[in-house]
Amino acid sequence: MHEKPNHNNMKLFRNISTIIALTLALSVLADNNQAPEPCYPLPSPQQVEWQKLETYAFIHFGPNTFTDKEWGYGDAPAAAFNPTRLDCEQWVQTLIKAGMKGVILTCKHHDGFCLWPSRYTDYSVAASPWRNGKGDVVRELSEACKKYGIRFGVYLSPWDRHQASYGTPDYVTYYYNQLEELMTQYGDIFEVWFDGANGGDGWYGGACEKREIDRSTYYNYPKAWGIVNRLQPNAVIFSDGGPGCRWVGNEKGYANPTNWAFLRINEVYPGYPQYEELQSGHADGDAWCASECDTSIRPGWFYHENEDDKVKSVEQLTDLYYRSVGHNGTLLLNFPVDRDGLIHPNDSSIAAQWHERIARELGTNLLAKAKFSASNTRNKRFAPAMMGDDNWDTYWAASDDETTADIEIKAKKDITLDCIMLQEYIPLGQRVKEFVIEYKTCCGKWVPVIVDEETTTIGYKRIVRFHEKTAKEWRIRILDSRACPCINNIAGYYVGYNK
Ligand code: FUL
Repeated sequence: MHEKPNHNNMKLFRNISTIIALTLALSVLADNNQAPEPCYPLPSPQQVEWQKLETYAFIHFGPNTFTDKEWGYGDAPAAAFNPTRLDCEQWVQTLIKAGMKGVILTCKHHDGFCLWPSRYTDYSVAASPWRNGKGDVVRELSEACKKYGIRFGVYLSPWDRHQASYGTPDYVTYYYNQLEELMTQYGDIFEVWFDGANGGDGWYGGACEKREIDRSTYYNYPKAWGIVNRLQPNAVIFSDGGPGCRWVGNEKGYANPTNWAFLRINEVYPGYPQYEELQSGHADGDAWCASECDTSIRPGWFYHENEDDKVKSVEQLTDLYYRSVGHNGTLLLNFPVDRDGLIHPNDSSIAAQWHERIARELGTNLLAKAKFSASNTRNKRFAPAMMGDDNWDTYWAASDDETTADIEIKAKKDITLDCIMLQEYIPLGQRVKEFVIEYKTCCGKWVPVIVDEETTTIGYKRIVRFHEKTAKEWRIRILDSRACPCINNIAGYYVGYNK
């Protein structure tokens, strides 16, 4: 005798099977949309935002401006500081015309003079005739930055050739106290600059002698960085070896074409003797620490009248832009403020022309309408079109374990290019180790363009200039990568390179 089928059980069984099938389908779908795993080391969100600034300014200003020195001994009378027409709004307006997204002020240089009325010393603007001792350059500049919408950062020299206590633990406490003043009295700070320079000799309260300190231990930098992190958690900390960003190993304003945003972080300290390595970073580094390329628009950091006709040319600055921002670094360009307390017209005019030139050269992406395809794509969400959509947050990615790929870019008609800009999606790490740019000749052959430098790393931004070529089809071949490549932008330009 057959048992009557139990309809309730059958229904339950069908429901369970549907749920299992749906779960399976969803998990396959989820897998298909899966983003690549991060490839360590990774930047913090603050480091990513910092690198997106790309260009920002340095201002060197203080008693040296009036005594015509680069490294004041620490004995200049406070009365020497007396700009007659100081106007921080003029500085900021000039910097904006030069495309600068922020400015870092030498609040105290090696001579120990403070551009703000620090309560820990009388060697400051408060003892100077400027604004009858009631002025505060740090306040005026930070307020001008707020008013015009650029970021504000501070430089506080660890080396102090004025203070009698320099070399003892008391000085280190003094230094931390000043850091706290700067971190608490002037609003948001985007970068804090810890200069590793120390020449030893100085005035030191009249002792006039040479004082040796151990640069890797004397200042207890981790403690100083703790102060910054506690009071300005969004600030990026600069020193020779980071931790936020690193010196690029020269003061000429460029990084090497191969430039990793990594460092073997515990190896580098202020005064690191292998500083030339910082031009490329450490490929095997264990921490994210991108390079900042610093240089002055004039030969000196401080203003000297005899350098009025030695301002870098628009061509020189343009070249530096491509070799700093275009080599996965940021550009920190110094403007020496003059004795009037203004940025000199020679510097402002060249800087504005330079910015206009970069805007013109990189203003029209000639690949904007081209079609992107790739030899491998992990899934639809990371489609090749994401590289041409001018959206920083979307990117193309290859499947896991794919460390090579060909990206083809097809335009409707022939285009002439001599510059290609590439960007990796750095929140997931810096990956690409080697690539080559090719174009298709009229007889259908892929040929590499002629580049005057190596094409290895990409990072946040890599701009490659080459000898101009005309073609409809272009190709980026990624020859090696630390993990599957993730590229968020590729753009092409005609900049007149080598013309
Ligand atoms: C160096 C300093 O010694 C220079 O005077 C200047 O401030 C430059 C930016 O850093 O280490």
